[in-house]
Amino acid sequence: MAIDYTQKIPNNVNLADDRTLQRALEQWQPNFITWWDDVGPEGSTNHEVYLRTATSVDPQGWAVFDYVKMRDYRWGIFLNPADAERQIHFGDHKGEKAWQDVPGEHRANLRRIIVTQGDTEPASVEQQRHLGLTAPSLYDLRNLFQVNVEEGRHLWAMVYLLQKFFGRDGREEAGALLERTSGDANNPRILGAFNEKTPDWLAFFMFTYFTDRDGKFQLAALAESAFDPLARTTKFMLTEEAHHMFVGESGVSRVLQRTAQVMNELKTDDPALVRAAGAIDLGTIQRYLNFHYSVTIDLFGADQSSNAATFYSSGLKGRYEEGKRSDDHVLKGQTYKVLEVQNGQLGEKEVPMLNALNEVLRDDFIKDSIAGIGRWNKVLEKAGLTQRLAAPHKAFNRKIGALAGIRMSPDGRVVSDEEWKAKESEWLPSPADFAFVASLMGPVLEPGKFAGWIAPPAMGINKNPVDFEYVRFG
Ligand code: BYC
Repeated sequence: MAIDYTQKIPNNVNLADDRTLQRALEQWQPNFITWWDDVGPEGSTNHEVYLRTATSVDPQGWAVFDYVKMRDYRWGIFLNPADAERQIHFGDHKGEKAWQDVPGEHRANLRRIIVTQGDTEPASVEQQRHLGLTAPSLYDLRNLFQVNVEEGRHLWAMVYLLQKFFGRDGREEAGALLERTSGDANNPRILGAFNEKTPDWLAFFMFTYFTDRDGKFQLAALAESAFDPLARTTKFMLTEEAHHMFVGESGVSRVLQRTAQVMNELKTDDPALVRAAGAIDLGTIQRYLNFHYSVTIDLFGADQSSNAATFYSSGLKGRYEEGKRSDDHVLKGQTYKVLEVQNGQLGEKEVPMLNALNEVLRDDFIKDSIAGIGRWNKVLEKAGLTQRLAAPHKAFNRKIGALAGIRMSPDGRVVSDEEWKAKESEWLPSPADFAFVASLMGPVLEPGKFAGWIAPPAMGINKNPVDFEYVRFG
C-alpha cells in the first residue's frame, strides 16, 4: 500500500480511520518538532538535503531521492505488509496465530521493550547534533542528515505502537521519550552507550558501524515478535538501518585509506609524523574502535537475564534469524557457555540457554562486527601495510553483566589496577586523542572536496557523482 502524503502524518496504517489515535499523534507531533528544533541537527533548518524518503514500503518505493528542506521532512508511520496467516514460531506460544493486539499478561514487558527501543532513536540524534558543523564533505553531511531523519522516523515507529496499543500509559511514555536527554545528569537516556558523547566524525563512523549494528540485531530479534505490529514495523526499520551501518563501515574504511596513504608517502608508522601530516594514526583509530566496541556490546544486557528468558518464552522477542535455526525454538533444558572470572582467571560456565539469550545475541553481533573489521584490514593490506586492527576481548571495558568492572586488557588478560591505570591511554581514547581528532574537524562544504584526514568515497549516493551538490544551504 502506498504511503498517503496528503495527511498531516504520512502513514500506511489507515490513520484517518482511527480518529482518537490520529488526534493523539497530532498532539504529539508539535512536541516532536520542538524537540527536533531544540536538540536535533544544529543549524540545519534551512538546508536542502538530497535525502531518500519512503513513498511505499515495497522495493520500488522505499528509497525515493530528492532535495528536502530538513525542517519539512515528513516523518511518518510505515509498517511492512501484513501476512494474515503469520504464526508465532518460537517460545511457549509456538504454532499459535501472531497477535494483532497486546495480550494483557505481556503488556508491561512489551511496553518496556518498545520504550527501550524508542529511547535509543532520539538519543542518537541528540548525540550527533553538532556534527553538521564540522562535516568533512557535502557527501558526508548528507549521510549524517539521512541517518538523523531516519532515526527520527524510527522514534515515530515506536511512538505509534505506544499510542495505538498502550492507552494512557503509552501516551505518557511517548511524552517521556522527548523529555529524557542523552547525557543529562538528571534525566538521561535509558542505555549507557546512548549517554556517551559523539564528539567528532571518527566517533560518528564508529558509532554507526558498531552501535547501529546493535540496532540491526535488536531490531531483527524484535522482527520475530509474536506481536505482529512490532514485527512489521521493525522489519521496515531494518531496511533503513543498513545504510546507517554502510555510513560507518565505509567512513572508517576511508579514514584508513587516507592514513595508509600518508604512512606510505612518509614511509613511517610514527604516530606523531602521521598526525603532523594531518591524518589519524592507526593507534588512535584502534582506541576509538576499542571504546565503541565495548560500550556497544554492553547494550545487549547482562549475560544471564531472567527478562531475556521471559521475553523469549512469551514470544515477545526472538533470536537473530530465528527462522533459520534448526533447534526446537523453545530452548528448555538447553545450555550456553558464558564467561566468568574465578580466582582472578577468566573461565567459562554452562548456564540455561533461555537465561543466556542476551549473550547469544551479543555473540551473533560480535561475529558480524569482526567480519567488518576484517574488511577494514583489507584496506591496510591493499596499501601494503602490515599493521592490523582487532576487536578487543569481550570482557574489555565492560560496565554491564558479570564482566562489569573487571580490569581486562584488550588482548584478554586480567590486569591489576596499576596496569590498567598505566595502560588506559594506550587502550582507550585519551583527552589528547580527542583533542587531536577535534583539531582536524572543520567543515568542507565545496562539492567534491574532502577534508585531508579522509579519502573520498568510491562512488556517490543514488548513482550521482561524488562531487554532486548533496546539500544546498538556504
Ligand atoms: N546500559 O537483565 P538485564 C538501536 C539494564 S540500538 C544501561 O540484562 P534485559 C539504535 C536493564 O535495562 C537497539 N542499563 O536487562 C542504534 C535492566 O534495568 P532494570 C536498542 C542497561 O532486560 C543506533 C538491568 O540493566 N534496542 O536501535 O535482559 C542508533 C538489568 O539488565 C544496559 C534494544 O535494546 C546498558 N547497556 O536486557 C539508533 C531492544 N543493559 O530493569 C538506534 C529492546 C541493560 O533492572 N531492549 N541495562 O532497571 C531489550 O531487549 C532489553 O531491554 C536489553 C536489556 C537487551 C537492552
